[in-house]
Amino acid sequence: MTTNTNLNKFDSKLVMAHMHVAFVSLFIGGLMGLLQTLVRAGTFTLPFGIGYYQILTVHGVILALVLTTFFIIGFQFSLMSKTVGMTDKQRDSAWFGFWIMLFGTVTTAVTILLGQANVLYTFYAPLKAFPTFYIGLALVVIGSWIGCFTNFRQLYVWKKKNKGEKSPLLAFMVVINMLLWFIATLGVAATVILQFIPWSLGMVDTINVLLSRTLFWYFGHPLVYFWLLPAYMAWYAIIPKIIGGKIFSDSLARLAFILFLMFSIPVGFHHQLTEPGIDPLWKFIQVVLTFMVIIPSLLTAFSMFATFEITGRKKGYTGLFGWLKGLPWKDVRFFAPMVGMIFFIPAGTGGIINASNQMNQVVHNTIWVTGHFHLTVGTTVILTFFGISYWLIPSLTGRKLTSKINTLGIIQTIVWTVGMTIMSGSMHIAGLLGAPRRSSYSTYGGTEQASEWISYQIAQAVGGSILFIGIILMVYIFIYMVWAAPKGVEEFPLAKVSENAEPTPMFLENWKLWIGITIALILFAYTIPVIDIIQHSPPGSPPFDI
Ligand code: HAS
Ligand code: CU
Repeated sequence: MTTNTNLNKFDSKLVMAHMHVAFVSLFIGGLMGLLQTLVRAGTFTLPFGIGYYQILTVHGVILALVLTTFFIIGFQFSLMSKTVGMTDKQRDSAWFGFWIMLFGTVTTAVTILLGQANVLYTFYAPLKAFPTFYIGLALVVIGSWIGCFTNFRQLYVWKKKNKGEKSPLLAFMVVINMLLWFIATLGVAATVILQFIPWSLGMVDTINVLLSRTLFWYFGHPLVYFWLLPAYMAWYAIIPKIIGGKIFSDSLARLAFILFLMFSIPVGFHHQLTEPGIDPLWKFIQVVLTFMVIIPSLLTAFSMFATFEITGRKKGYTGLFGWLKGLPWKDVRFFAPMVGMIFFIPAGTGGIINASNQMNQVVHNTIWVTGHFHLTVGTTVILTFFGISYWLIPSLTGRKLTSKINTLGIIQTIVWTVGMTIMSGSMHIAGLLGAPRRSSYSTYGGTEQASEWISYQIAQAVGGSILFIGIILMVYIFIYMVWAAPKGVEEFPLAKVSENAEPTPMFLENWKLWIGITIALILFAYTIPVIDIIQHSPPGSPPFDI
């Protein structure tokens, strides 16, 4: 046991293993992103017969699925270990989950790199990949389930030891996120194991396309909240400490997380609004539920503003917005996530536009949607993850965040802001002009409409190149914090709840109630449409190889 780290050295090693995979993924995925924007701008041809859709698949899978999952599970283990502890047995099972996920990742990655899975991260049927693509993904999911059950067990053991006490806020949040993940991944596991694997192995000739997409989006939407909630954990329970304040309300934070659990899942149809074969009534119902899941984000915005204002005023800043000056803008542990929060205002607004049926008809399948998710996951979430890394990595490696790295981190955040504003901004505009997403460079026979898109595609390449500089900076910072920073103790900043807050009511921890409502909502939103899809789908599709 070393004394200069916050977690014991065994837990630190476990978390760091996840972080290494995350940052290697950041580099590979980011490089692919750069290449894509260059190809799409018409300025670059890929060498060695590498295909556009091949690198697009690497980009999506490695960033949206691998980086996120490894970072999140690692980060959540650090929170659990810090708040409720980890036994040797639990750590062993965590490692077991890690190795299964890593094995699955490598299997899938090799398949894509060999050009056998140009199906993008959504792997829409009837595009078909080589079976190892799906088998690898299934292993990642199974490995992550081991992580889920390890976290559940950690809280359970703590609760048994601390009878009658409410669970620590961060442990509660982790368990909610893992419950959400477990319930959501049942859908993707079902389509991969029951539909894609037999079909890609040639055991069956056709696949029910609509069913596979429905099961995918049953998972695909809660997936985005699985990415967002760890960022919210940091906003609610870490950032107040960094800015010298307190958590505004423990109850409100828990309520927001419970609402995410209940409303994240029965909303997948908002990705399928233009898809034929789903009754409009059920699309309408799921859109209403989508609007419900906006509420916990609005609660979060309210709560963050409250924390910032109260802290600023306590420090003596007055006036309507004077408290803004009281925030530690020069501390990258605050600055990076704060920029993420500010970006979430336009990002969330874009999401509300997407969810509105009529407007979805305009933006669906255009590069507007790509712009939307580069703001949400590619800015809000990732900048918060970077913000977490600045204290988490040194606190695990027993080193200090130096002022030089702090400054470099601020520069990194600014580079990201500039690059993403240019790239995502031009994606949004080009999307409104009708530019498609998921497509390689084309002049579409020189049509007038397509010629309008070119300048925005060049702007995307400029933004993409700036972002790649941001990635190189971040990878450098990571390497420095792991191996080169001076030894020392870095704070693991856990905030306390404001003494003015009311005590948290115990019913917020009534797991049976919340899980029960979640399941009821899922059954309500999905049972009839899924039966309908199974009974009335057109004949299944044979594979389409690209
Ligand atoms: Fe989305 C498509 C709707 C949030 C990610 N989304 C996607 C895709 C991804 C994605 C990856 O309804 C593409 C999938 C694909 O490949 O096809 N999205 C929404 C809605 C929300 C939303 C309603 N999305 C996210 C988040 C993501 C994410 C979060 C990742 C992390 N999205 C859609 C729809 C589509 C879609 C449709 C399908 C489009 C199509 O046709 O294909 C909501 O959750 C958003 C709510 C958020 C807010 C913002 C609250 C603001 C806060 C910040 C406060 C700021 C502070 C700082 C305190 C209402 C919390 C202030 C300081 C100052 C100084 C000012
Ligand atoms: Cu969604």
